Amino acid sequence: MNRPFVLARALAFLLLLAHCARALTVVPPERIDGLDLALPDPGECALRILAPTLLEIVRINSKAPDPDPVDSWDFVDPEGNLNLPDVSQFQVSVDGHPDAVRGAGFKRRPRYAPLAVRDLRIDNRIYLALARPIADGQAVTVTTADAALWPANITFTATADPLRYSPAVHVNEEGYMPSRPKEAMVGYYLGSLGELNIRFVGFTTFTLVDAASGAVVFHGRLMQRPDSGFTYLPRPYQGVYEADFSAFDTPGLYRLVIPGLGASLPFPITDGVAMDFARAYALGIYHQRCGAPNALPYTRFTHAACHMAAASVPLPQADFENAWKTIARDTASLDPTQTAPRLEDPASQLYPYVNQGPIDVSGGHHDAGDYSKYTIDSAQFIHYLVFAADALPGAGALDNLGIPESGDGRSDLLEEAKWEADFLCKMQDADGGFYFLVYPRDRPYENDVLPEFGDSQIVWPKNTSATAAAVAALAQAASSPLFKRQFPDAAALYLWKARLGWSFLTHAIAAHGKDGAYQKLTQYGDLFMHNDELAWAACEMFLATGDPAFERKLIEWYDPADPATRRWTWWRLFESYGCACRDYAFAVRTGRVKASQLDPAYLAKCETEIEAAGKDALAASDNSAYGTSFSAQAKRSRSAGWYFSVERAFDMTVAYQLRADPDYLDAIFSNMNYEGGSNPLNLSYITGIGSKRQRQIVSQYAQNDHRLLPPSGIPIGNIETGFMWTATYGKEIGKLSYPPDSAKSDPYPFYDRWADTFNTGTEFTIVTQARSLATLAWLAAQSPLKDQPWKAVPARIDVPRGYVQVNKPITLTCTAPGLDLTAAKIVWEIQGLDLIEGATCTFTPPAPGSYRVEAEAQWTDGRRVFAAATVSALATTGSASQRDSNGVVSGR
Ligand SMILES: [Ca+2]
Ligand SMILES: [Ca+2]
Ligand SMILES: [Zn+2]
Repeated sequence: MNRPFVLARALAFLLLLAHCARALTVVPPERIDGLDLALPDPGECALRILAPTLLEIVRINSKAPDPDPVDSWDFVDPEGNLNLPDVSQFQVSVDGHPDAVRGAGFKRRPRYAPLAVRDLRIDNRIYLALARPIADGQAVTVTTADAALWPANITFTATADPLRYSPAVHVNEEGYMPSRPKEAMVGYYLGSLGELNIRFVGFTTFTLVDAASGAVVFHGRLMQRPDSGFTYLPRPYQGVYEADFSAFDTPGLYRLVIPGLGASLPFPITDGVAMDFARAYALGIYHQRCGAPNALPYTRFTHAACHMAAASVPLPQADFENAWKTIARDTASLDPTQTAPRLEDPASQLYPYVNQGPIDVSGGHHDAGDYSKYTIDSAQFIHYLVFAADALPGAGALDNLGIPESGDGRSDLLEEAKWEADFLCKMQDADGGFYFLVYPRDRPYENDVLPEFGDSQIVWPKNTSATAAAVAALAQAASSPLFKRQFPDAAALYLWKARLGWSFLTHAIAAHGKDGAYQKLTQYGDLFMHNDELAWAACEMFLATGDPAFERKLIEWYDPADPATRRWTWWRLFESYGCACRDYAFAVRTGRVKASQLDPAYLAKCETEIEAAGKDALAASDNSAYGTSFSAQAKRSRSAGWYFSVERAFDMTVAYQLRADPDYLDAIFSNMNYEGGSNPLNLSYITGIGSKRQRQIVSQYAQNDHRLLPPSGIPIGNIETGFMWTATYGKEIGKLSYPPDSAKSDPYPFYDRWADTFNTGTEFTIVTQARSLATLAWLAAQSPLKDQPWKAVPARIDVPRGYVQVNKPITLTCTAPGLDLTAAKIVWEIQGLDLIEGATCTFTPPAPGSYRVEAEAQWTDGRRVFAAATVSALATTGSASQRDSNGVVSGR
């Protein structure tokens, strides 16, 4: 898609209205929608022909801090009532003939609200329903005499190009695989006008067209796909339709066209899609690495090795007063079965620190947006990657995900797991117990530093849930046949450490009783107390040693059929119980034990629970108009947090290995499509992918580095309840939504809720990443690209010969030896200035000085190369120079 024109029209004079903060500029609607990396500016507005009888007028505005109102289009009164100007205020003409406006609607939602500095941009949309339809090729103008809408000198114009981009057509922009299900969705939310009613306006067919020529290559019928499960009225997403083009399998670049609505974003049909997603996730996990640099050529989001200093044991208490206040803060438990004394200070620890000197706990991965490392999540991370490598056909053989260890002949998934497990080993105290986490010494979050300038850290006290999880994960890795073959020494060390940890647990239970042995630190691992972690540890110790005594403990401690082992009695396979269930069920398949060693009745229970979990996720996907596995329970309770579609598909991936039901595959792809753009916003929920890119994510790295975009490959929560309180905006942005998220009936619908803002309810963890990568690696391993060799190679930005001068445009190009970049999508970032997508980067230095320019090229199979250069612009004359990423200055 061509980069939209930035300025379609400029005002000849400034503000007409006292309350109107900025001049209005009419721009293409694609720019306001954020395509091609754009961030719309306040004052930009656009007209779109949404459907033959439906127009959309968009305006970006802003708002000063409370109690000031929005700076324009202040149509919602303090009681939440909508007061739109009368329809008679809008004059619409089609090819010069007036068309009557029969109705008008409105929706409003904050669009961008960065955390660091107030820069609030609000998306406002007015809908006009017309009496007579606009035919293809006709031109529409909209004017008004009401200066509160827009100044009289502004005329909106648009032409009904049958191939215009339609925001109502939703595709996975990364594409579809030739031999796999291919589904796109159609639907649109019109605010106070309700849903776009496609059937009412007569659209029941779709076509697939070649993106370059527009030639029709496939016809199909739209099938209604109403959502079910939301309990408020009117029911949302009843007017969503599905376009199934699974039968078309010719590779190429296409757009999906709905006659009258327009066309989707272009998308490829290619074998590379699963690998594209898998490599993005692998890159995101690489970005979480601690104790090592992030460096070219593997990423442009570089930083030096971080958190290399040894962590302290917080003793004596007097030297760590702040730390102990933080440690003690969440240790109270409401669980009556927890009988251990509350951990409040060094004296109340059931398991005092043995080692007291500084401890090397470098390595592992930052847990989430923060730089800390949580033992419970470390263990889960290892579980999912090792399980994937062992139990999901082909996943363990992948050696081409683009991480530094790709191409070394060993499993990339296991190498990522090992990076974490080697760290986890360091978290073991001399008594065999594992520290709860690694944390900054004096505050919860290192929110104002890059990782290499991170805080001094401490290890928190041990408890039995962290220890049991670590035992389980290390025993699981140690008993993986592939891991043992590729890393025999590490496998032996892990098993030895797991045994030591098990012995710690045995002594703890003997000394304090099972319930009395667990001390809560925080909510991590607190669900089901330590019972789920203990069950998982018993399971893995059994599978690693074959000793039936461990199996007896597992069966004593965990009944997969007991609803009390499910979160809230319905969420199956949650956390460590899930790990235990899964690994027991797959123990023979993964080559750990012989079938004769397993208890057939218990095995059947595990398999039944796995199948039931898969069916839950399948039903949720089927009940979603957009195919995402958002649960009925979440719909009923009207809450969404930490929701990631591909992550939720994992239980179907596992169930599919037991019973290859094609419905599972279909729903796995639906979830993947949702995350890749087939959602009401046409937004990719993975950074570094898609035409629309979120800039603000919950990431300390992203908040502190100099780049406009966050590191690539990071998942962002796909569905959110609403806005979170932030120090920059308080609750202000949450109140701006119209309709409100909290409305009892007809709230702002869930799949449409989004803003480019810092929202902790959308924060990923390494567990999210690992669960998602497991599914994606399996799909990639089933594709023809499973053996495609790939290891990142250095790329280079070339600056043209001659002088670089202020106010004179220069054009940069990117090259990578042996690679054809013409087929790649290249995103250029000029530090602090701009984002550009295209084969070349033309920019005009606004002032003398050095400009860091970075290029990130992505092929449709997810291979990426990165390059960086510094361009020096001179005030008058002089020689430009280019400094490459190694700091070598080369005159030009
Ligand atoms: Ca490898
Ligand atoms: Ca637990
Ligand atoms: Zn670090």
